[in-house]
Amino acid sequence: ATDDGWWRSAVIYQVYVRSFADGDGDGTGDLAGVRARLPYLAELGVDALWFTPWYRSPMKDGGYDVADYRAIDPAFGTLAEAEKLIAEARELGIRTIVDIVPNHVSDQHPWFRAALAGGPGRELFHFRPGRGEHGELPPNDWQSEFGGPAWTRLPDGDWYLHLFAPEQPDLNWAHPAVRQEHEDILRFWFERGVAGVRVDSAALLAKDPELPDVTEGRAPHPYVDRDELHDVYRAWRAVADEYGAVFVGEVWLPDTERFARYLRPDELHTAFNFSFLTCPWDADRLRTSIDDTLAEHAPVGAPATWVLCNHDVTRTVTRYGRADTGFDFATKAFGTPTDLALGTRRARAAALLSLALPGAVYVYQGEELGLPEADIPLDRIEDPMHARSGGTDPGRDGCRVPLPWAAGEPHAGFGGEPWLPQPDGWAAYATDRQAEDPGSMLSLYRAAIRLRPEFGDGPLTWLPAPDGVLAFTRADALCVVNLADTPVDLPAHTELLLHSGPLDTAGRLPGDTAVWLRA
Ligand code: TEU
Repeated sequence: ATDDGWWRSAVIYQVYVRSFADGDGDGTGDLAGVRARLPYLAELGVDALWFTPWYRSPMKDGGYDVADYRAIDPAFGTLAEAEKLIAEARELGIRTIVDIVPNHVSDQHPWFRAALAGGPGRELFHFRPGRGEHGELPPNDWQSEFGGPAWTRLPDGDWYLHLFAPEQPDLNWAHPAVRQEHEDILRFWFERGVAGVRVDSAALLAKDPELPDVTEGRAPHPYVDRDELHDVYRAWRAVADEYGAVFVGEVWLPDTERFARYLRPDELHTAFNFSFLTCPWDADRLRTSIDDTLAEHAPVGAPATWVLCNHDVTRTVTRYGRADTGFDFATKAFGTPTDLALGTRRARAAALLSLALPGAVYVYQGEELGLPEADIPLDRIEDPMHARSGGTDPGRDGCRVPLPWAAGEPHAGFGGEPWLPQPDGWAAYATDRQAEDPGSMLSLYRAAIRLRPEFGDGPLTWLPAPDGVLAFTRADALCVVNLADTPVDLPAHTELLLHSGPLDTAGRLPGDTAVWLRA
C-alpha cells in the first residue's frame, strides 16, 4: 500500500483522551466523548488525530503504563468503539494516529507479572543483582526521568530497571520476543484502520547490555540514541509500508545530525521538533531554530514538524507570558509571574507562524482555545513526576485539565465532575462561547487552518526585515511576525488574509502580532 503523502503538510490534533470530553458522565474523558465531538474537529479542519495511549492501563503515568496494547481502557470504552471512532473520523476526512509505548510496559502487564512471579520471563526486562555488600545499592547510577534512581528492588533482592516510574519497567530490546511483539502490535492497529503511529520515547529503547554507569562517560551513551535502534525502526518501517501508514517519533535529541538519522527514508517518516517547542519568543532564536530544522530535514527528505505544546510541557500562553519564554523542565516552577494577555498575543502570533511554515503542524487539545496552564491543588496532582521529585516539581497536570465545551453547563460542559479540577474562569474559554466570537483563539485557528493552503507546499524564502521581525514567503502568500516592541510597516501586498491582532491606526504591524498577506 502507498499513501498520498498527506502527512507531509498535515495539521494533526493531539487528543489527551482522559481530558477531552466525557461521554458517560464519570468525570473521565472517553471515546464516546470524542465521537460526539468529531464535528467540532472536522470544523476546526484538522487532518488527523493523535490519541495519547488509550490502552488498558492502571494510569500511573496517564496511560503511558500499558497493561494491554490490544485493549482499550474500560474507562475510555471498548475496542469496538475505537474501531467505530476510527471509521467515523475517516468519513469526515480525519485520520487516526495511535501512540505506541515500546520502551516500557505497566507493572501490571502479563509479562512483568510473570517475571515477578519468579517464572521465566525476567530476560524480557532488565533484572540485575544490586551493588554493595548485600546488594543493597542499585546496579548502576542511572536516574529516572521522573527523579530518583532508575532501579527498584524486589523482595527477592533483585533490582529492575525503569527509566520512568517504578510502575513502568523497561523492556529488553535485545530480546527477539520484544521486537516480535511490537511488530504484531503495529499490525494489530494498522489492521483496524489506523493511519499512523507515534513512537513514545523513541531514542531510549536500546541499552548497553553491560549497563555501565552513565558517569563512566563511555561512548556511545548507555541508553540514549544507540545505533541498534535504527534496525528496529527499519523493521517497523517495512511493516508500516505494507499499510501505507506513517510514524512520528518522539525523539528528544539536541544533536541535529543524530536526530536526522531517525528520519532516513527507510526509518521513521517524521519526528517531533522540540527545538521549536523549547525556543524562546525571540526573532533571532526562532529564525535559527527554523533554519536549522529545515536544513537538518532536507538531506533525508523528511518534512519538518512544528510543535508549540504537548501534554508534557507548560501551556503556550502561560510560557509566552513569562520572562523566560522558552520551555525548560527545570524552570516550570509554580508562581512564576505570568502576563496572560501578553502570552495570549504571542501565542496567537506563534500559531500563524507555525501554520505558515513548510511541514506538519501539531496542535495539542486546548491550544486552539488559548487555555493557560492551571495551578493544580497539590493534593490533586496525579502526575508521578510530582511525587518522584519529592514535591518540588509541580509535574505536568497543569496542561492536562479537562476541556471546557459549554460555558453555561456544569463543569463547563466537559461531562461529570472532572478527574482534575478546572480552575475558576475556565468556562470563559468554552468552545461554544469562542465559536461565536470572531476575535477568539478558536476563530483564529479555524481561519488559519482553512487559509493555510495559500502557502502551498513549497519551501520558504526569507524576506528582508527589520530587527526583531520575521518575514517569509511561500507560493503567493507572505507571513510577517513582529517580535519587537515597535510597530513595523507591512511589505507590499494585494490582500490581508489574516491577522493575529489589530494593525495600528497607521496600518502598521504592532509587536507580538503576525499577519498573513497575499503578494
Ligand atoms: O515522554 C518522554 C520523555 O522523553 C520525557 O522527557 C518526558 O517528556 C518527561 O515529561 C520529562 O521528564 C513520553 C511521554 O510524552 C510522557 O508523557 C511519558 O510520561 C513518558 O514518555 C513515559 O512514557
